[in-house]
Amino acid sequence: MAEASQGIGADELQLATRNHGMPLEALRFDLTPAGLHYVLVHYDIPDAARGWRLEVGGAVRSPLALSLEDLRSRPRTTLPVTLECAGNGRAFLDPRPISQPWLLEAVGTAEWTGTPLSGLLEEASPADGAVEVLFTGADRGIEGEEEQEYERSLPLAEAVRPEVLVAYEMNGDPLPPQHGFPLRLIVPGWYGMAHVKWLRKVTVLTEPFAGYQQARGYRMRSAPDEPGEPVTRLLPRSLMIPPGIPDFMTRTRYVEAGTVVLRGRAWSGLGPITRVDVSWDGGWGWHEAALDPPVGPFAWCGWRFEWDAPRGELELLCRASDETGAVQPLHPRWNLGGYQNNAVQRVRVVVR
Ligand SMILES: Nc1nc2c(c(=O)[nH]1)N[C@H]1C(S)=C(S)[C@@H](COP(=O)(O)O)O[C@H]1N2
Ligand SMILES: [Mo]
Repeated sequence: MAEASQGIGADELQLATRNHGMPLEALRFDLTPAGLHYVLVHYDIPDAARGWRLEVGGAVRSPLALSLEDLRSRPRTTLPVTLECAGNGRAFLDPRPISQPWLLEAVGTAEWTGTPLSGLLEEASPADGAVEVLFTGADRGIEGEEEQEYERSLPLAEAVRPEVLVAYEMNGDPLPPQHGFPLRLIVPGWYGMAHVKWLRKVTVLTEPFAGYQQARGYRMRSAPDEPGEPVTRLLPRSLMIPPGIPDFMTRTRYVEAGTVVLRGRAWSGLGPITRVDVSWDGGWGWHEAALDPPVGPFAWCGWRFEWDAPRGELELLCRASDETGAVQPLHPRWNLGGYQNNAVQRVRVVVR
């Protein structure tokens, strides 16, 4: 773990203390308690003044302005959804892209309650020629020398999927301030950046959105002048609850030789997880873990492996595969923004 933190600057440290990850032992919960769920906020948590209205406008026949009461009186859906930041794993890249320096903890699964966005769009009635829907948050800042509100768009066909929610509850309580109070978008299966928090405006567009978070941020590039492919759905990943007990500074794990039950979670936004494998010889030999049913169609599943731990110092690896045939790589694939690094987790273990 030492290499990941080399030369970390005060700017990255500031981001790291504002934006916390989910301690990996919290993988034990089907639903992550709100206080343990990872948090990522680009700018400041905005002041959610009273009288919040959600505007639905742009290229529509009937613009809407909805109060929270209006939204709560509409059809209500509750879905467990695994959220992961597209930058999860960034700090393992070399050279490290300077941004929020996540190791592997930028994930969580909560039960989100809200009303389907499709119903709102249907009522507003997109005009002919509508191609995308833009979501605007109430938070403002400067990024890439552009002053902006946090804004992201979705293709219209994705926006009207039945599982896309305008959510007002997390795990049965009103959204906490850091998770978007009073309203946020939930786009099951997509990386975190799509789930716009502090949602105040939904705008139907007849041209693709070319704002910062769409055209410059969240694109897979190897050089700044490349347009790059957009980041969209979660690539498969598995994580284990680090076994045994940790050393305070290095977090190296200490376990007793013999049977050690390894447990973790796996997820993918491309399709259901089909297998998880464990290795303790650097990824030469893989051993299949048992899978639990997923917590929901857009949420992680549990896995379990009874390991006969041999004495010595080693590295435990786990690797997920999904229905599309996507498999986690052994080594990170570098890109400018440090996105989508779903290389296998490696946990250093001393077996005594
Ligand atoms: N308005 C707004 N929405 C936002 C963000 C933000 O900075 N502002 N961050 C995005 C990113 S990059 C991620 S990973 C998720 C994090 O959601 P969480 O903090 O609820 O886990 O929110 C997304 N939605
Ligand atoms: Mo993110």
